[in-house]
Amino acid sequence: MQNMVFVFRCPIPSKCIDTPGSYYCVCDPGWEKVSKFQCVDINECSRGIHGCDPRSSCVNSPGSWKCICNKGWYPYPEDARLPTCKDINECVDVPNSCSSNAYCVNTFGSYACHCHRCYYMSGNQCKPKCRRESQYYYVYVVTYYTQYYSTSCGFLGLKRCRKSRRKQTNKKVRRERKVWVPNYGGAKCPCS
Ligand SMILES: [Ca+2]
Repeated sequence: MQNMVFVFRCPIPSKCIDTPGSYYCVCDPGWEKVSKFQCVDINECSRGIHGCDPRSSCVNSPGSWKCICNKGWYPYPEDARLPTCKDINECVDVPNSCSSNAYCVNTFGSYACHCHRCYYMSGNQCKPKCRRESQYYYVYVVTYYTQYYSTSCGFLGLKRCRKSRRKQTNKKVRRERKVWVPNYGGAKCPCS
């Protein structure tokens, strides 16, 4: 009697399990059977069975998945497929994370830059509150019998720094005025 050869096929990727008089196919891990002839990738990310650290993103791949730590976090262990994500201390580990005239404060998942005293944040740069003396302005206030000379420095009248002095006068002044005039005299204006 002629030997009969039967050729059976299992889908890729799967294993063929022989049984008396028959066989069945078992899809490889990470795949699932949708028909006798087809194994399809399981998307662990969309099914929520990935087990990723909450500070990471799940990335599906054929037959598997991995977790990528979000920005501001680093994977531990470094080469783990499903790492724990730990905070990056940008103030220590990242050079020049803040611009000059600023100091760095580490936070979970991020960091913050704060300007030193007498500087203010403009964009992501710390600029001096009093940049040039020519930008200072006097506030000239005249009240009854008393003259106040106030200096306010800053930009276009922003009262970021101030210094004032008053002078008694014998002259009777009838009006109260507040006048902004350019600081042609170049008075120093301390930051407060
Ligand atoms: Ca951080």
